[in-house]
Amino acid sequence: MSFRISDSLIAENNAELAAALDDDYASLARRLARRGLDIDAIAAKVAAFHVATPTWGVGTGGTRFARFPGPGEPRGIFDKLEDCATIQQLTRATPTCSPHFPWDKVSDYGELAERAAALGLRFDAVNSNTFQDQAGQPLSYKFGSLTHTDKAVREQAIAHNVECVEIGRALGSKALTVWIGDGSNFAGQSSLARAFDRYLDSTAAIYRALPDDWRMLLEHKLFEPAFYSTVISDWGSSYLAAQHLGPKAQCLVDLGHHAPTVNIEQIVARLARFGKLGGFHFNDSKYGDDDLDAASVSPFRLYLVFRELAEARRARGPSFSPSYMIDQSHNVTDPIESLMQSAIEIARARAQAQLVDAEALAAAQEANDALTAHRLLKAGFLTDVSPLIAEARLRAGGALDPIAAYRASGYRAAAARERPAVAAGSAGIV
Ligand code: RM4
Ligand code: MN
Ligand code: MN
Repeated sequence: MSFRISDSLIAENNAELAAALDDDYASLARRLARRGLDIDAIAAKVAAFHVATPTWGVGTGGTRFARFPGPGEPRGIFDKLEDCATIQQLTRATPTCSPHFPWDKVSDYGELAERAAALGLRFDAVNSNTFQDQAGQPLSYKFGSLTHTDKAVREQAIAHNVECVEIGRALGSKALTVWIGDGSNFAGQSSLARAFDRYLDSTAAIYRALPDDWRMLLEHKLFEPAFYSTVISDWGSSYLAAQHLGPKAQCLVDLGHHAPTVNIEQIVARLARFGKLGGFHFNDSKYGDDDLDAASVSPFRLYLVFRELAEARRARGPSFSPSYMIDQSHNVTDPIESLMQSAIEIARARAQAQLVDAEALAAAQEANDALTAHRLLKAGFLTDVSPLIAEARLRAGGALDPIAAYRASGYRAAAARERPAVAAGSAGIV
Protein backbone atom coordinates (compact mmCIF):
# COMPACT_ATOMS: atom_id res chain seq x y z
CA MET A 1 0.00 0.00 0.00
CA SER A 2 1.09 3.57 -0.51
CA PHE A 3 0.79 4.58 3.17
CA ARG A 4 3.91 4.47 5.35
CA ILE A 5 4.32 5.87 8.86
CA SER A 6 6.41 9.03 8.54
CA ASP A 7 9.65 9.57 10.44
CA SER A 8 8.34 12.95 11.54
CA LEU A 9 5.35 11.36 13.28
CA ILE A 10 7.66 9.03 15.19
CA ALA A 11 9.94 11.97 16.07
CA GLU A 12 6.98 14.03 17.32
CA ASN A 13 5.76 11.16 19.50
CA ASN A 14 9.26 10.62 20.84
CA ALA A 15 9.68 14.32 21.61
CA GLU A 16 6.59 14.28 23.81
CA LEU A 17 8.04 11.44 25.90
CA ALA A 18 11.70 12.48 25.87
CA ALA A 19 11.89 14.51 29.10
CA ALA A 20 10.23 11.81 31.21
CA LEU A 21 12.44 9.15 29.64
CA ASP A 22 15.62 11.09 30.37
CA ASP A 23 14.56 11.40 33.98
CA ASP A 24 13.65 7.71 34.35
CA TYR A 25 16.74 6.51 32.47
CA ALA A 26 19.05 8.57 34.71
CA SER A 27 17.34 7.23 37.81
CA LEU A 28 17.59 3.61 36.61
CA ALA A 29 21.23 4.20 35.64
CA ARG A 30 21.96 5.24 39.26
CA ARG A 31 20.13 2.23 40.68
CA LEU A 32 22.00 -0.16 38.38
CA ALA A 33 25.33 1.54 39.05
CA ARG A 34 24.86 0.80 42.77
CA ARG A 35 24.73 -2.87 41.72
CA GLY A 36 27.87 -2.48 39.62
CA LEU A 37 25.95 -2.51 36.32
CA ASP A 38 26.51 -0.16 33.38
CA ILE A 39 23.14 0.78 31.88
CA ASP A 40 24.58 1.86 28.52
CA ALA A 41 26.31 -1.47 28.02
CA ILE A 42 23.06 -3.31 28.74
CA ALA A 43 21.10 -0.96 26.46
CA ALA A 44 23.58 -1.73 23.67
CA LYS A 45 23.00 -5.47 24.14
CA VAL A 46 19.24 -4.96 24.08
CA ALA A 47 19.48 -2.86 20.92
CA ALA A 48 21.46 -5.66 19.24
CA PHE A 49 18.91 -8.32 20.19
CA HIS A 50 16.42 -9.25 17.47
CA VAL A 51 13.43 -11.55 17.18
CA ALA A 52 11.70 -12.61 13.94
CA THR A 53 8.04 -11.94 13.24
CA PRO A 54 5.90 -14.75 11.77
CA THR A 55 4.30 -13.86 8.44
CA TRP A 56 1.27 -15.88 9.55
CA GLY A 57 0.93 -13.72 12.65
CA VAL A 58 0.10 -10.38 11.01
CA GLY A 59 -3.35 -11.59 9.97
CA THR A 60 -6.04 -12.55 12.48
CA GLY A 61 -5.30 -16.23 13.12
CA GLY A 62 -8.47 -16.96 15.04
CA THR A 63 -9.08 -20.22 16.84
CA ARG A 64 -10.13 -23.68 15.70
CA PHE A 65 -13.72 -22.46 16.01
CA ALA A 66 -13.83 -19.14 14.24
CA ARG A 67 -11.94 -16.29 12.77
CA PHE A 68 -13.07 -12.68 13.15
CA PRO A 69 -10.88 -10.75 10.73
CA GLY A 70 -10.21 -7.09 11.41
CA PRO A 71 -10.02 -4.22 8.92
CA GLY A 72 -7.09 -3.99 6.52
CA GLU A 73 -6.00 -7.62 6.85
CA PRO A 74 -3.01 -8.52 4.67
CA ARG A 75 -4.16 -10.28 1.50
CA GLY A 76 -0.91 -12.05 0.75
CA ILE A 77 2.79 -12.13 1.47
CA PHE A 78 3.50 -8.69 -0.01
CA ASP A 79 0.96 -7.09 2.36
CA LYS A 80 2.32 -9.18 5.23
CA LEU A 81 5.81 -7.86 4.55
CA GLU A 82 4.51 -4.29 4.81
CA ASP A 83 3.02 -5.05 8.22
CA CYS A 84 6.23 -6.77 9.38
CA ALA A 85 8.20 -3.74 8.16
CA THR A 86 5.93 -1.45 10.19
CA ILE A 87 6.59 -3.53 13.32
CA GLN A 88 10.33 -3.22 12.62
CA GLN A 89 10.09 0.50 11.89
CA LEU A 90 8.55 1.20 15.29
CA THR A 91 10.27 -1.41 17.51
CA ARG A 92 13.64 -1.85 15.71
CA ALA A 93 13.68 -5.31 17.25
CA THR A 94 12.31 -7.34 14.33
CA PRO A 95 14.46 -6.95 11.18
CA THR A 96 13.63 -10.49 10.01
CA CYS A 97 10.45 -12.40 9.33
CA SER A 98 9.78 -16.10 9.11
CA PRO A 99 7.69 -17.21 6.09
CA HIS A 100 5.37 -20.21 5.90
CA PHE A 101 4.79 -22.29 2.74
CA PRO A 102 2.65 -22.81 0.81
CA TRP A 103 0.79 -19.95 2.53
CA ASP A 104 3.40 -17.44 1.30
CA LYS A 105 3.98 -18.99 -2.13
CA VAL A 106 4.61 -16.59 -5.05
CA SER A 107 5.67 -17.10 -8.65
CA ASP A 108 8.85 -15.02 -8.39
CA TYR A 109 10.99 -15.36 -5.25
CA GLY A 110 13.59 -12.94 -6.60
CA GLU A 111 10.88 -10.29 -6.59
CA LEU A 112 9.86 -11.27 -3.04
CA ALA A 113 13.47 -11.03 -1.81
CA GLU A 114 13.82 -7.62 -3.47
CA ARG A 115 10.61 -6.35 -1.94
CA ALA A 116 11.69 -7.50 1.52
CA ALA A 117 15.08 -5.83 1.10
CA ALA A 118 13.43 -2.60 -0.06
CA LEU A 119 11.36 -2.68 3.14
CA GLY A 120 14.50 -3.27 5.24
CA LEU A 121 13.62 -6.89 6.03
CA ARG A 122 15.46 -10.20 5.79
CA PHE A 123 14.12 -13.74 6.10
CA ASP A 124 14.61 -16.04 9.09
CA ALA A 125 13.68 -19.75 9.06
CA VAL A 126 11.28 -20.98 6.37
CA ASN A 127 8.40 -23.13 7.68
CA SER A 128 6.98 -26.09 5.80
CA ASN A 129 3.35 -27.07 6.11
CA THR A 130 2.28 -30.69 5.80
CA PHE A 131 -0.42 -30.38 8.46
CA GLN A 132 -3.03 -29.31 5.91
CA ASP A 133 -4.07 -30.46 2.46
CA GLN A 134 -3.59 -27.81 -0.19
CA ALA A 135 -5.83 -27.25 -3.18
CA GLY A 136 -4.90 -29.60 -5.99
CA GLN A 137 -2.60 -31.74 -3.84
CA PRO A 138 -2.61 -35.33 -5.17
CA LEU A 139 -2.37 -37.19 -1.82
CA SER A 140 -3.98 -36.34 1.51
CA TYR A 141 -2.29 -35.78 4.90
CA LYS A 142 -5.40 -36.92 6.76
CA PHE A 143 -3.45 -39.84 8.23
CA GLY A 144 -0.07 -38.18 8.42
CA SER A 145 2.63 -36.68 6.25
CA LEU A 146 6.31 -37.43 6.96
CA THR A 147 5.21 -40.46 9.03
CA HIS A 148 2.32 -41.68 6.84
CA THR A 149 2.14 -45.43 6.33
CA ASP A 150 2.06 -44.89 2.54
CA LYS A 151 5.49 -44.21 1.06
CA ALA A 152 4.00 -42.06 -1.70
CA VAL A 153 2.50 -39.66 0.86
CA ARG A 154 5.80 -39.48 2.71
CA GLU A 155 7.59 -38.71 -0.53
CA GLN A 156 5.15 -35.92 -1.31
CA ALA A 157 5.77 -34.40 2.15
CA ILE A 158 9.54 -34.76 1.76
CA ALA A 159 9.39 -33.07 -1.65
CA HIS A 160 7.46 -30.16 -0.14
CA ASN A 161 10.14 -29.67 2.52
CA VAL A 162 12.90 -29.84 -0.08
CA GLU A 163 11.01 -27.24 -2.13
CA CYS A 164 10.88 -25.04 1.00
CA VAL A 165 14.66 -25.27 1.24
CA GLU A 166 14.94 -24.18 -2.40
CA ILE A 167 12.60 -21.25 -1.78
CA GLY A 168 14.54 -20.38 1.36
CA ARG A 169 17.79 -20.28 -0.61
CA ALA A 170 16.27 -17.77 -3.01
CA LEU A 171 15.15 -15.69 -0.02
CA GLY A 172 18.48 -15.77 1.83
CA SER A 173 17.18 -17.92 4.66
CA LYS A 174 19.48 -20.33 6.52
CA ALA A 175 17.04 -22.64 8.32
CA LEU A 176 14.04 -24.87 7.78
CA THR A 177 11.54 -25.33 10.60
CA VAL A 178 9.63 -28.60 10.47
CA TRP A 179 6.52 -29.01 12.56
CA ILE A 180 4.17 -31.86 11.68
CA GLY A 181 0.73 -32.58 13.06
CA ASP A 182 1.22 -36.32 12.57
CA GLY A 183 -0.05 -38.65 15.29
CA SER A 184 -3.09 -40.66 16.17
CA ASN A 185 -6.48 -40.17 17.77
CA PHE A 186 -7.06 -43.71 19.07
CA ALA A 187 -4.96 -46.00 21.21
CA GLY A 188 -3.83 -48.72 18.82
CA GLN A 189 -4.50 -46.64 15.70
CA SER A 190 -0.84 -46.29 14.88
CA SER A 191 2.39 -48.07 15.78
CA LEU A 192 4.19 -45.66 18.10
CA ALA A 193 7.53 -47.26 17.25
CA ARG A 194 7.13 -47.48 13.47
CA ALA A 195 5.74 -43.93 13.17
CA PHE A 196 8.94 -42.60 14.77
CA ASP A 197 11.07 -44.77 12.44
CA ARG A 198 9.26 -43.28 9.46
CA TYR A 199 9.85 -39.77 10.85
CA LEU A 200 13.59 -40.47 11.10
CA ASP A 201 13.72 -41.81 7.52
CA SER A 202 11.75 -38.90 6.07
CA THR A 203 13.63 -36.20 7.94
CA ALA A 204 16.93 -37.84 6.92
CA ALA A 205 15.90 -37.41 3.28
CA ILE A 206 15.19 -33.71 3.92
CA TYR A 207 18.44 -33.39 5.86
CA ARG A 208 20.38 -34.68 2.84
CA ALA A 209 18.95 -31.80 0.77
CA LEU A 210 20.02 -29.17 3.31
CA PRO A 211 22.91 -26.85 2.32
CA ASP A 212 25.98 -27.08 4.57
CA ASP A 213 25.40 -23.72 6.21
CA TRP A 214 21.72 -24.42 6.99
CA ARG A 215 20.01 -25.72 10.10
CA MET A 216 16.96 -27.90 10.36
CA LEU A 217 14.82 -26.95 13.35
CA LEU A 218 12.64 -29.77 14.66
CA GLU A 219 9.61 -28.43 16.50
CA HIS A 220 7.83 -30.64 19.02
CA LYS A 221 4.31 -30.22 20.33
CA LEU A 222 2.49 -32.11 23.04
CA PHE A 223 -0.81 -32.70 21.28
CA GLU A 224 -3.19 -31.26 18.67
CA PRO A 225 -4.35 -31.93 16.03
CA ALA A 226 -3.67 -35.55 17.07
CA PHE A 227 -5.24 -36.12 20.48
CA TYR A 228 -4.03 -39.56 21.52
CA SER A 229 -0.40 -39.53 20.41
CA THR A 230 1.79 -37.08 18.53
CA VAL A 231 4.91 -38.39 16.81
CA ILE A 232 7.21 -35.53 17.93
CA SER A 233 5.42 -34.77 21.17
CA ASP A 234 8.22 -33.63 23.45
CA TRP A 235 11.79 -32.40 23.63
CA GLY A 236 13.03 -35.95 24.20
CA SER A 237 11.67 -37.17 20.88
CA SER A 238 12.92 -34.01 19.21
CA TYR A 239 16.37 -34.43 20.73
CA LEU A 240 16.60 -38.09 19.73
CA ALA A 241 15.71 -37.18 16.16
CA ALA A 242 18.12 -34.23 16.04
CA GLN A 243 20.89 -36.42 17.44
CA HIS A 244 20.13 -39.17 14.93
CA LEU A 245 20.10 -36.76 11.97
CA GLY A 246 23.37 -34.95 12.63
CA PRO A 247 24.87 -31.58 13.56
CA LYS A 248 22.67 -29.48 11.27
CA ALA A 249 19.54 -30.70 13.06
CA GLN A 250 18.52 -28.93 16.26
CA CYS A 251 15.44 -28.60 18.43
CA LEU A 252 12.99 -25.71 18.38
CA VAL A 253 11.17 -24.83 21.58
CA ASP A 254 7.73 -23.29 21.10
CA LEU A 255 6.74 -22.07 24.54
CA GLY A 256 3.11 -23.12 24.06
CA HIS A 257 3.91 -26.71 23.12
CA HIS A 258 4.26 -28.21 26.60
CA ALA A 259 1.93 -29.40 29.34
CA PRO A 260 1.05 -26.48 31.65
CA THR A 261 3.39 -27.43 34.50
CA VAL A 262 6.42 -28.44 32.46
CA ASN A 263 9.67 -26.71 33.41
CA ILE A 264 10.53 -25.15 30.04
CA GLU A 265 13.62 -23.31 31.28
CA GLN A 266 15.11 -26.65 32.32
CA ILE A 267 14.51 -28.01 28.82
CA VAL A 268 16.30 -24.94 27.47
CA ALA A 269 19.26 -25.62 29.77
CA ARG A 270 19.43 -29.30 28.72
CA LEU A 271 19.27 -28.63 24.98
CA ALA A 272 21.80 -25.79 25.20
CA ARG A 273 24.20 -28.01 27.15
CA PHE A 274 24.29 -30.52 24.29
CA GLY A 275 24.39 -28.00 21.43
CA LYS A 276 20.90 -28.86 20.28
CA LEU A 277 18.98 -25.69 21.11
CA GLY A 278 18.17 -24.40 17.63
CA GLY A 279 15.55 -21.78 18.27
CA PHE A 280 12.37 -20.54 19.85
CA HIS A 281 8.81 -19.76 19.00
CA PHE A 282 7.84 -17.20 21.61
CA ASN A 283 4.25 -16.89 22.76
CA ASP A 284 2.42 -17.52 26.00
CA SER A 285 -0.13 -20.06 27.11
CA LYS A 286 -2.23 -21.07 30.07
CA TYR A 287 -3.79 -24.33 28.93
CA GLY A 288 -2.21 -25.62 25.73
CA ASP A 289 -1.02 -24.23 22.41
CA ASP A 290 -2.90 -21.00 23.14
CA ASP A 291 -0.60 -18.79 21.02
CA LEU A 292 -1.18 -15.82 23.35
CA ASP A 293 1.08 -12.77 23.31
CA ALA A 294 4.54 -13.35 24.80
CA ALA A 295 4.67 -12.66 28.57
CA SER A 296 0.94 -11.89 28.73
CA VAL A 297 0.30 -14.76 31.17
CA SER A 298 3.66 -15.81 32.61
CA PRO A 299 6.31 -13.08 32.34
CA PHE A 300 8.37 -14.79 35.04
CA ARG A 301 8.62 -17.95 32.95
CA LEU A 302 9.88 -15.95 29.97
CA TYR A 303 12.42 -14.31 32.26
CA LEU A 304 13.60 -17.71 33.50
CA VAL A 305 14.06 -18.88 29.91
CA PHE A 306 16.22 -15.82 29.22
CA ARG A 307 18.18 -16.48 32.40
CA GLU A 308 19.06 -19.95 31.09
CA LEU A 309 20.03 -18.38 27.78
CA ALA A 310 22.34 -15.95 29.59
CA GLU A 311 23.91 -18.89 31.44
CA ALA A 312 24.30 -20.84 28.20
CA ARG A 313 25.93 -17.86 26.51
CA ARG A 314 28.41 -17.59 29.37
CA ALA A 315 29.17 -21.31 29.20
CA ARG A 316 29.25 -21.78 25.44
CA GLY A 317 30.53 -18.47 24.10
CA PRO A 318 29.53 -16.53 20.98
CA SER A 319 28.92 -19.68 18.89
CA PHE A 320 25.72 -20.13 20.90
CA SER A 321 23.11 -18.47 18.69
CA PRO A 322 19.61 -19.92 18.63
CA SER A 323 16.99 -18.37 16.33
CA TYR A 324 14.47 -16.20 18.13
CA MET A 325 11.04 -16.08 16.53
CA ILE A 326 7.52 -15.18 17.61
CA ASP A 327 4.64 -17.58 16.92
CA GLN A 328 1.28 -16.17 17.98
CA SER A 329 -2.32 -16.17 16.85
CA HIS A 330 -4.28 -12.98 17.41
CA ASN A 331 -8.00 -13.06 17.95
CA VAL A 332 -9.06 -9.96 19.87
CA THR A 333 -6.24 -7.49 19.16
CA ASP A 334 -4.73 -5.75 16.16
CA PRO A 335 -1.99 -8.27 15.20
CA ILE A 336 0.54 -5.48 14.57
CA GLU A 337 0.01 -4.15 18.10
CA SER A 338 0.25 -7.62 19.64
CA LEU A 339 3.47 -8.42 17.79
CA MET A 340 5.02 -5.11 18.82
CA GLN A 341 3.97 -5.69 22.41
CA SER A 342 5.54 -9.17 22.33
CA ALA A 343 8.77 -7.86 20.80
CA ILE A 344 8.95 -5.31 23.63
CA GLU A 345 8.27 -7.93 26.31
CA ILE A 346 10.88 -10.29 24.85
CA ALA A 347 13.42 -7.43 24.89
CA ARG A 348 12.40 -6.75 28.50
CA ALA A 349 13.13 -10.35 29.53
CA ARG A 350 16.42 -10.20 27.63
CA ALA A 351 17.38 -7.01 29.49
CA GLN A 352 16.27 -8.23 32.93
CA ALA A 353 18.25 -11.44 32.48
CA GLN A 354 21.44 -9.32 32.27
CA LEU A 355 20.88 -7.82 35.71
CA VAL A 356 21.72 -10.88 37.78
CA ASP A 357 25.05 -11.11 39.59
CA ALA A 358 26.02 -14.44 38.05
CA GLU A 359 29.06 -14.97 40.26
CA ALA A 360 27.19 -14.30 43.49
CA LEU A 361 24.39 -16.56 42.27
CA ALA A 362 26.81 -19.39 41.51
CA ALA A 363 28.41 -18.96 44.94
CA ALA A 364 25.05 -19.10 46.70
CA GLN A 365 24.16 -22.21 44.69
CA GLU A 366 27.44 -23.89 45.62
CA ALA A 367 26.87 -23.01 49.29
CA ASN A 368 23.32 -24.38 49.15
CA ASP A 369 21.95 -21.02 50.30
CA ALA A 370 18.59 -21.46 48.63
CA LEU A 371 17.01 -18.17 49.64
CA THR A 372 19.99 -16.01 48.70
CA ALA A 373 20.20 -17.78 45.35
CA HIS A 374 16.51 -17.21 44.76
CA ARG A 375 16.72 -13.52 45.71
CA LEU A 376 19.73 -13.00 43.44
CA LEU A 377 17.97 -14.72 40.57
CA LYS A 378 14.82 -12.69 41.07
CA ALA A 379 16.62 -9.34 41.26
CA GLY A 380 16.49 -8.93 37.48
CA PHE A 381 12.81 -9.75 37.23
CA LEU A 382 11.97 -7.27 39.98
CA THR A 383 13.73 -4.39 38.22
CA ASP A 384 11.56 -2.20 35.99
CA VAL A 385 13.71 -1.87 32.86
CA SER A 386 11.10 0.04 30.85
CA PRO A 387 13.31 3.15 30.48
CA LEU A 388 16.26 0.98 29.41
CA ILE A 389 14.42 -0.84 26.64
CA ALA A 390 12.73 2.39 25.48
CA GLU A 391 16.09 4.14 25.28
CA ALA A 392 17.55 1.17 23.37
CA ARG A 393 14.70 1.47 20.88
CA LEU A 394 15.22 5.20 20.55
CA ARG A 395 18.94 4.79 19.88
CA ALA A 396 18.13 2.23 17.20
CA GLY A 397 15.79 4.74 15.49
CA GLY A 398 12.47 3.39 16.76
CA ALA A 399 9.52 4.76 18.69
CA LEU A 400 9.58 5.29 22.45
CA ASP A 401 6.01 4.04 22.66
CA PRO A 402 5.48 1.95 19.50
CA ILE A 403 1.82 1.21 20.16
CA ALA A 404 0.93 4.86 20.82
CA ALA A 405 2.82 5.96 17.70
CA TYR A 406 1.12 3.24 15.65
CA ARG A 407 -2.34 4.28 16.86
CA ALA A 408 -1.59 7.94 16.17
CA SER A 409 -0.36 7.15 12.66
CA GLY A 410 -3.65 5.89 11.24
CA TYR A 411 -1.86 2.90 9.65
CA ARG A 412 -4.73 0.47 10.23
CA ALA A 413 -7.31 2.87 8.76
CA ALA A 414 -5.11 3.36 5.70
CA ALA A 415 -4.73 -0.43 5.38
CA ALA A 416 -8.51 -0.80 5.57
CA ARG A 417 -8.92 1.71 2.72
CA GLU A 418 -6.23 0.21 0.52
CA ARG A 419 -6.81 -3.50 1.18
CA PRO A 420 -10.30 -4.78 0.46
CA ALA A 421 -11.89 -6.83 3.29
CA VAL A 422 -11.15 -10.57 3.50
CA ALA A 423 -14.18 -12.89 3.73
CA ALA A 424 -15.04 -13.94 7.30
CA GLY A 425 -16.24 -17.32 8.51
CA SER A 426 -13.38 -19.74 8.16
CA ALA A 427 -11.59 -21.19 11.17
CA GLY A 428 -8.06 -20.13 11.88
CA ILE A 429 -4.71 -21.85 12.07
CA VAL A 430 -3.65 -24.40 14.66
C1 RM4 B 1 1.77 -24.96 14.99
C2 RM4 B 1 3.22 -24.74 15.28
C3 RM4 B 1 3.97 -24.21 14.11
C4 RM4 B 1 3.20 -23.19 13.31
C5 RM4 B 1 1.77 -23.61 13.08
C6 RM4 B 1 1.00 -22.54 12.35
O1 RM4 B 1 1.05 -25.19 16.18
O2 RM4 B 1 3.36 -23.86 16.38
O3 RM4 B 1 5.17 -23.59 14.52
O4 RM4 B 1 3.86 -23.12 12.08
O5 RM4 B 1 1.17 -23.90 14.31
MN1 MN C 1 5.35 -22.87 16.65
MN1 MN D 1 1.77 -24.01 17.92
